[in-house]
Amino acid sequence: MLPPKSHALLCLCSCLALVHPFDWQDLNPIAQIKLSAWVNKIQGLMATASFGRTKIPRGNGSYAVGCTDLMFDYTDKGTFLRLYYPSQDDNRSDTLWIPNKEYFWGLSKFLGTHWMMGKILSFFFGSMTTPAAWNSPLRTGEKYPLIIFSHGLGAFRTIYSAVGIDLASYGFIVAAVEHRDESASATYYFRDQTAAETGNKTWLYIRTLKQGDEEFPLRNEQVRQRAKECSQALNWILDLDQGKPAKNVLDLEFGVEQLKDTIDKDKIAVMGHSFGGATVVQTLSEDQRFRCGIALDAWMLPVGDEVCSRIPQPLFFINSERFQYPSNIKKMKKCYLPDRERKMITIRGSVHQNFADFTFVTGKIIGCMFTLKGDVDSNVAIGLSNKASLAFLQKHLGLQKDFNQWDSFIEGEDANLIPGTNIDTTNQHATLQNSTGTEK
Ligand SMILES: *[C@@H]1O[C@H](CO)[C@@H](O)[C@H](O)[C@H]1NC(C)=O
Ligand SMILES: *[C@@H]1O[C@H](CO)[C@@H](O)[C@H](O)[C@H]1NC(C)=O
Ligand SMILES: *[C@@H]1O[C@H](CO)[C@@H](O)[C@H](O)[C@H]1NC(C)=O
Ligand SMILES: CC(=O)N[C@H]1CO[C@H](CO)[C@@H](O)[C@@H]1O
Repeated sequence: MLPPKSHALLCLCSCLALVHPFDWQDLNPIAQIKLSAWVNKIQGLMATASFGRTKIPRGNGSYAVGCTDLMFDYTDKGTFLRLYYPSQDDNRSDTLWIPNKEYFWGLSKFLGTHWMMGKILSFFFGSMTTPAAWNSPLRTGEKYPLIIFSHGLGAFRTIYSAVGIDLASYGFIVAAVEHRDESASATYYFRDQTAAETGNKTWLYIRTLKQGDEEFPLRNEQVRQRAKECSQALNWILDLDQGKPAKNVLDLEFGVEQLKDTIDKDKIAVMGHSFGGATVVQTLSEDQRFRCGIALDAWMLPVGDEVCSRIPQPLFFINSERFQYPSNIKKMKKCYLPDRERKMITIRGSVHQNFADFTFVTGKIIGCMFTLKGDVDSNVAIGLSNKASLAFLQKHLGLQKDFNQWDSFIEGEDANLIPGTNIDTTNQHATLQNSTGTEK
């Protein structure tokens, strides 16, 4: 039974559900509830027990996990990323999950809601943490494989911590970039050194498509910029690995010189969710330093038709059951060429948001109602996705670990997995019809 006050909670959470890049327009009216009603119910919301109990999971591996933010150089041409890494100790405070109120304002813009929604979101989630030790010293004595991670449309660098922390707990350094292509709900940079020293941030919010805008040209331009940003993030990290002096513009307690001699340079992969999945495909085609890629529920529209044929590296598609549709799967299949390693699995009962942290921060009923959660338990889904990823990474980066215990997941062998896809792509006519319906 839901207490009466949960009504407001449902409405609040509906707006999180709207983060789904393809559903939110349908749900928009729910979010347009009168603001006065919101304000009156905030007190009640605070008392609602289902809040606060849900949590982003700790990593399952044996390494303690640290987290820091790195920003290099000024202007929007620089690099901004959140780094998850094996750390020396975990007796520090946890990492703030969404560290600036402007991200919530950006989310509210992405959702097409009043800016007040951003304030309300900030009120509820602004002090939430994720289980990684903030600025903890990097664990020394070992070289780590590196993963560059690319976020989805309307997302930003911090909301894939369930993936980043888990992989770091198994001995990876994970760099989640924040893209400056106007696909992040919000991001910021500093214009110059003075701005950085005075903390004068310049915020860049998501660009929403106008009526009549053609989608492909914009998205294609964005995905190309995203791939460049992944490569540039890699350049910075490899420079630090070589011991080149660099200044973290954010001036945090974590000394970047700790990264010297810590990266296993032959073992670099790219990973991403949704628009970030398209970014994986684009990045692999442009930068051979990435030895393999993992695309989580990739949204393939942004990728040009010719790109798939230019990817020699192994590529793994991990899909949700509900998000995929024929034209998207067909585009993935374009990457399947003779002598190229391609794998695809689908997580049964999962939704698009099962790969992002939002799936963990709402209660079960609310999460299901607004497609932040699927029928499958969110912990089980992320566990399968992460373990399949680890097995794939071990195989194609040549790691000497025990991740091959999950090799069967790569083939889709589990009660909660489907080998390949649940989508039928054989009927071409139906495909075209249905895909337009799904995308918009
Ligand atoms: C964390 O623990 C280590 C030893 O395990 C200790 O040296 C260090 O001072 C501790 N740090 C904090 C912030 O408590
Ligand atoms: C921050 O930077 C902008 C643009 O350069 C400038 O207009 C503004 O005055 C600065 N604000 C402060 C407090 O320095
Ligand atoms: C950790 O392991 C438990 C039990 O196997 C699983 O339920 C959970 O999803 C795992 N967490 C992650 C982040 O993989
Ligand atoms: C799965 C699905 O939605 N299939 C539909 C695709 O479009 C054809 C024709 O419009 C429908 O008949 C199918 O039911």
